[in-house]
Amino acid sequence: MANDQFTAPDYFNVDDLLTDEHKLVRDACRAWVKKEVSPIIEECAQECAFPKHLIKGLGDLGAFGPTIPTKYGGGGLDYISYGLMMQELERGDSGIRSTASVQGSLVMFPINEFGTEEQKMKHLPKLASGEQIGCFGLTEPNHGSDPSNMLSTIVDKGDHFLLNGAKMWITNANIADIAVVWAKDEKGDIRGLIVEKGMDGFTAPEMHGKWSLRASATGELVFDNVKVPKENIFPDVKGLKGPLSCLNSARYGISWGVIGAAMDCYDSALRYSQERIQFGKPIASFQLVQKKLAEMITEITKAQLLSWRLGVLKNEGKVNANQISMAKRNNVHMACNIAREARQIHGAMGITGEYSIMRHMMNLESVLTYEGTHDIHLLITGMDVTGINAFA
Ligand code: TGC
Ligand code: FAD
Repeated sequence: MANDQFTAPDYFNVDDLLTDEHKLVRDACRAWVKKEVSPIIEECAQECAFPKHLIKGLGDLGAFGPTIPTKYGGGGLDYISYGLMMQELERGDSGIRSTASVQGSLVMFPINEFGTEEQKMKHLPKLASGEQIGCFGLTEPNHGSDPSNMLSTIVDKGDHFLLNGAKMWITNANIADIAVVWAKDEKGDIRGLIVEKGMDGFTAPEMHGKWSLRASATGELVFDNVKVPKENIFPDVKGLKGPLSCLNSARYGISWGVIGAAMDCYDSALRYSQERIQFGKPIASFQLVQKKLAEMITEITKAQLLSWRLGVLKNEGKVNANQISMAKRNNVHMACNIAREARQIHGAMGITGEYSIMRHMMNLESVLTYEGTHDIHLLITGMDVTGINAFA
């Protein structure tokens, strides 16, 4: 939104739970979004164009791999700083947060966690600065929620692996220099490898026709007998826990990110309701509008506390994947509801690009689905509390 008047709500003084460093990181990111993202993002979304020129700024801001060690170019920050950055980026647009989530949690995280020293030195500094962009290929045309049934394969050919298969719905695919790809080996084990742009047989066509995340780049990854050098494989990680542990990091960031989108919708709705006069009064004076606003700020506050506590547990190394699933599911659902309620408060203006509401609302439909759908996360919680697997 060109005229960005955002003021962040903080009903429970969550700021008091943050360190000076957290606040510095958050404020720098907030100022960058106001200056660089807000003035252009609506037009990008309307035109379905990813603002590629923002990549360098994201790198300079430290939004790529903020928790990666500084010796590899990362920020060496804690997980609450990471969460706050995702919150501020998604306040601007979920697509901008997506670019940073994928780069940090789904590309830099596995290279840092599972990669060789050579892989780390080769890729992490360039990914941190934005000189290189990465993407993460897990989902396939016929396997989304059930990645364990993936069809992509690698075959050991002595000095290289032969990679075949296709990935779909891949954020950053068509702008990426490298792709972290998950495929099954001859034994049926899921393995991760780094595929580089320009390798023969590797193409990454852009996907078109989205009504959601229109300012984000989404594409396919197609592998037709791609020769991937042996040194590009993650040597020691096998099985679904490899990609799923990357998802833990990204889902954690999303739990924070969507609070930003919700805050933007709430803040805009509050301001609009105080300015818009109907029946001779600001619409904020009607009980039904107040109910919407009161419920919005209550839900935002609950989500803030949930993510902050999750961040503390993550910093202490005590978090588990089930807790992350609960926070991702709750907070995305909360943000979707708030976007819809805020849209109503804006009346007809709410469907226009004058306000960020409709863009957030449409973006959040993707966020509800990617990184594990709303129902998949419910089943994860269900399995955790009952001990019974209801997936299959
Ligand atoms: P299951 O048998 O339960 O587990 C297989 C192995 O994985 C381990 N595991 C985990 N490890 C780490 N973290 C987690 N969260 C884990 N969940 C499971 C598990 O312990 C087991 O290990 P082992 O050693 O025994 O083999 O697997 P399943 O096949 O029954 O599937 C379980 C299910 C449904 C929970 C899982 O597959 C799932 O989460 N599905 C959703 C798929 C998903 O989230 N895809 C996301 C693609 S990436 C994306 O969307 C990026 S969008 C980014 C953006 O633009 O911002
Ligand atoms: P399906 O798995 O086909 O699910 C369809 C419906 O069935 C859902 O409602 C689901 O909850 C339900 N369902 C499925 N199984 C069960 C079950 N056992 N019980 C009950 N209900 C069930 N993937 C990547 O790998 N990398 C990316 O960078 C990436 N970026 C994305 C960007 C965008 C914009 C989008 C929209 C998606 C992206 N994805 C990415 C893919 C995303 O992770 C998948 O869309 C998601 O995991 C769901 O898979 P699916 O779309 O195939 O839906």
